[in-house]
Amino acid sequence: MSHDPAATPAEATNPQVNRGPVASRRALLGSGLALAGGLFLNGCAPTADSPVGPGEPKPTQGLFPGQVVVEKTLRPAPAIVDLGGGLQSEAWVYNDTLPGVDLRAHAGELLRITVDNQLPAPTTVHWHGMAVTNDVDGVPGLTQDPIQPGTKFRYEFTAPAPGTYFFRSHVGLQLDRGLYGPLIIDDPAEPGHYDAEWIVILDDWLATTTPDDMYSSLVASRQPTRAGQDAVALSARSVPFFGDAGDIRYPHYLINGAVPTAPVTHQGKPGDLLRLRVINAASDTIFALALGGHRMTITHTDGHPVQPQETSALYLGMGERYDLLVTLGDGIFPLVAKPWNKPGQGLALVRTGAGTPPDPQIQLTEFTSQLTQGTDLRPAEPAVPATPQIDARVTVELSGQADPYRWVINGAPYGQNTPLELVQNQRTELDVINNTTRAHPLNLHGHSFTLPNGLRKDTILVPPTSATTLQLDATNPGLWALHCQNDYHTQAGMMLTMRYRS
Ligand SMILES: [Cu+2]
Repeated sequence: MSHDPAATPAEATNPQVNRGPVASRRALLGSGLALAGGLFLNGCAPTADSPVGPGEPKPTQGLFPGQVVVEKTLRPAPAIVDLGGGLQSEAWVYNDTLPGVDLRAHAGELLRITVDNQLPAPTTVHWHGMAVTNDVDGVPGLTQDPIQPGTKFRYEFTAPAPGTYFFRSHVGLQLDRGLYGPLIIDDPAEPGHYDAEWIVILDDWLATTTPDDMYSSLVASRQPTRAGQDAVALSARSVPFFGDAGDIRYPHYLINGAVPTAPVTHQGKPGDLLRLRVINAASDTIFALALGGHRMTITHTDGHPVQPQETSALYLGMGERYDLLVTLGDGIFPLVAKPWNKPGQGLALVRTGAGTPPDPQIQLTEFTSQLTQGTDLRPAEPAVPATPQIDARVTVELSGQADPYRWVINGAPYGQNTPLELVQNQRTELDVINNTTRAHPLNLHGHSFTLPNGLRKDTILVPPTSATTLQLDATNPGLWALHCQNDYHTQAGMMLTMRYRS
């Protein structure tokens, strides 16, 4: 059986989806996703097969008898995207939309994704947060050769676990050009005790500069170091504190591809229990997120269930995902994504009744009260280690600075630093030391790690001048990237290979 659960009725009738070079996901993502009849929760919602590519056979078999196959073609290409409010921007996107087309399947299903590279540059696709097999992890030079312009590449993998993920290019700074999209893996056993769902993707957006030009100017800049200021600020503040404001002050912060003057809207009913799946796909921006007039309950992070934690607002480092539940009030409410220590904000709206839309610059009081971060959360159930003891210990030292622009792991940039070795079925402890004045969202491919409190994640925001220990079970052989999720830091070399000793 082959079906495409991402092709919802809304998508099928939305003229802005997949129809031309100027397109926007805002209408679709902003419309909410009604779960009447448990559309995504109770088995298949079969629709027409997706195209695989001209002249190619259309496979329908899974890896084992009866396995459902979800097929999709991702077409990365240059496009002019409509950010709303009369703003159009040159971008590189998947399937003409920003964010890219939705990918969605149930855990245990086979994803068969054909990438048709229409970019003027090589590319790859990485399934951020998903512990796929190594051959489809999408890291150029490590797990595959990049996909050349005008050629196709097929990724095929069984969705290993339910959760909120996203897919992205893992070549250079292509993520910051717009090459990302949501990847949602539903739990076949999900009770689904909520009325509607809304995927919320946060991004930082360069308007007139390309990421490559921005990187060149970062490398060339000679600004006075701010290390001294950070040290003062650090001692004067209580945690959380994420240090300097990233490297780039972006002109725009987007929610689901839209600027605050033309926000996307989730339309709902008062009293609705809304599930938000929030993804920080930004390259250089930590966000705080809040829904005006509401408290939210955090239920998952990076796909892993947590003990439900109520909060007014929460921080999301780049690459982190949080699932939230919120009971909607009656009116129009701002969902604000506020960049850490940078001016501006992202805005979307929740509309359940009459009212006047808020000012795009609205300052939410939620940000002045309780702010939760990932390390505050507790696991729903403690992680069960593969082995009771720590078999090996390795050090991951993050170092560098903005001037001169240099971000490295274990003393040298990627390619010059020494790969860390894992032994299959052993439990390894990573002693992570951040010797810089920046927070770095550390992302491990192919595995999740366990925090000291037992919480499992795949991306953790490591505060400035701090240390933590992470434990991982070596159960997925291959060559894996461990890197800072700040794309500009990765570009500078803040990446390391983890390999299995043979
Ligand atoms: Cu970093």
